[in-house]
Amino acid sequence: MIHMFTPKQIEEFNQQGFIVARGLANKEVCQPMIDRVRESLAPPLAPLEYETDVQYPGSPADRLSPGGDTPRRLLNAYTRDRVFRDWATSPAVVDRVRQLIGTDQIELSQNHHNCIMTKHPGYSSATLWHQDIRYWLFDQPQLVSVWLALGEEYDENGGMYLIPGTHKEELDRGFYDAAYFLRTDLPENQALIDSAVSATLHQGDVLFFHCKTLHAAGRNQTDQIKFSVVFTYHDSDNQPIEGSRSAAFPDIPC
Ligand SMILES: O=C(O)CCC(=O)C(=O)O
Repeated sequence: MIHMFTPKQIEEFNQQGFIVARGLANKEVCQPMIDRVRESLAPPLAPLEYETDVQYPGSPADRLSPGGDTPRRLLNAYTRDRVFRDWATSPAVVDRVRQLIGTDQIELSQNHHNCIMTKHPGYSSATLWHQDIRYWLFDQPQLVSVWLALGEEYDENGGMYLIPGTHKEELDRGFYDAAYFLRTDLPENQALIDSAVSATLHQGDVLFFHCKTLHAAGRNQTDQIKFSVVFTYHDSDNQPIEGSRSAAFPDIPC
């Protein structure tokens, strides 16, 4: 079976900077990943990032504060377990990424995303408006991330919001703060922020988004953890800059 987006869907991605493919992963694919994630949380299996590490709005102040041991991301998903590897290299994913990037030769980055987002109730933080490319260093800012929802994702549990078309915008540096988050205090940014859309996802839905698309997500205000598996891909002709964090671990040809 060939796994393809239609020309209309590719056009939508090119216009919006993202597209949702519904139900790409069925229950038989999602459940083993959920099982591995739960095993990796109790007890926590390194490498992982804690909410305190990012110090985003809502993060506990330090590891000794209440909620200070809340994991935010299980890292190195590709090498963590075969179930994640199989998903990341499955035709359902890589055939579509090839279409969106417009090449037959793609590589998975082990240095960016390559994780399971574990947004916990109680102590999760909010992620402000940003482009993923802000700290990534590649020949060209042309990468696609693939976000698989292992459960429901919506506003209240910290689901993603995206601003359509922002992968094509070049905003002046002053529109962002020191950490490259879009400034929400600037009236000039308001119309952009008001045009954001929510990516409501169900289990097995996959959000494909461009590394320049502005996106944000709130805290998880429900009583259930939210799990999402995220990998990032680039054209083999578009390489990370030698010596940068983007080149730390070898990329995986898919
Ligand atoms: O789930 C979130 O808080 C958003 C994560 C995100 O935007 C990212 O890792 O680039």
